[in-house]
Amino acid sequence: MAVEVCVKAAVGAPDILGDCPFSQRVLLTLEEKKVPYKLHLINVDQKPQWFLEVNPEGKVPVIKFDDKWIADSDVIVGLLEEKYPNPSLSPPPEVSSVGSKIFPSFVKFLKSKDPTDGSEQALLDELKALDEHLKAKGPYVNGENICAVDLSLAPKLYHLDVALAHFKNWIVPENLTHVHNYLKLLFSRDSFQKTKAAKEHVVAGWAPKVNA
Ligand SMILES: N[C@@H](CCC(=O)N[C@@H](CS)C(=O)NCC(=O)O)C(=O)O
Repeated sequence: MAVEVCVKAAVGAPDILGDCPFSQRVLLTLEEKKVPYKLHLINVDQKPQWFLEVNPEGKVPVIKFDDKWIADSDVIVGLLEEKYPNPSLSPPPEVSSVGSKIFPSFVKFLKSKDPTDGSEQALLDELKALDEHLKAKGPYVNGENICAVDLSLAPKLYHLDVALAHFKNWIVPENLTHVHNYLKLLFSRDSFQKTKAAKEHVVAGWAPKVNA
């Protein structure tokens, strides 16, 4: 039986898969583990009553296990690993926090209106650290096989790529060749192509936060 999962619908297009990186992380995990699923697209600006009843906090993603709705992508990915252990996506502890500061650094830089506040350099430092890690251990964070850390990073790096190009005319420096190779590898996977938001929806999702 298919697993039921609630994810974000696109801003302004409630019938299309939206731009939530945490939702895509869960969908990537389901795809990579080949678990059949049924999608519920949630318009987060106008959440349906049934969704708020099963999930009063109102955040996506949520997934239904044994008749219970479970929130939070960290918890969901952990449960998916327990219930569907093959293929294993568990990272060894030494790589579990690789790249974990990239998303907050990206958001800070994206929202920054002060070019001297150091937010661009902070993001560059995180990307350089990832490049060095991939150079030593790549092509994925744990070597040849994709793991849960890659599936968490992939949607966040996609948002970084799309939103910084659009709002700041900024791209990942060419000399970070291992990061560029990593992005190509991640974004070309079938699982990613199938679960990604369209670029215009990523831009629409960030616009209110950038212009706040
Ligand atoms: N820590 C949560 C974060 C989930 C999250 O922030 N979801 C956002 C969309 S990307 C959301 O549901 N926003 C709607 C709201 O807060 O009302 C996770 O990893 O699942």
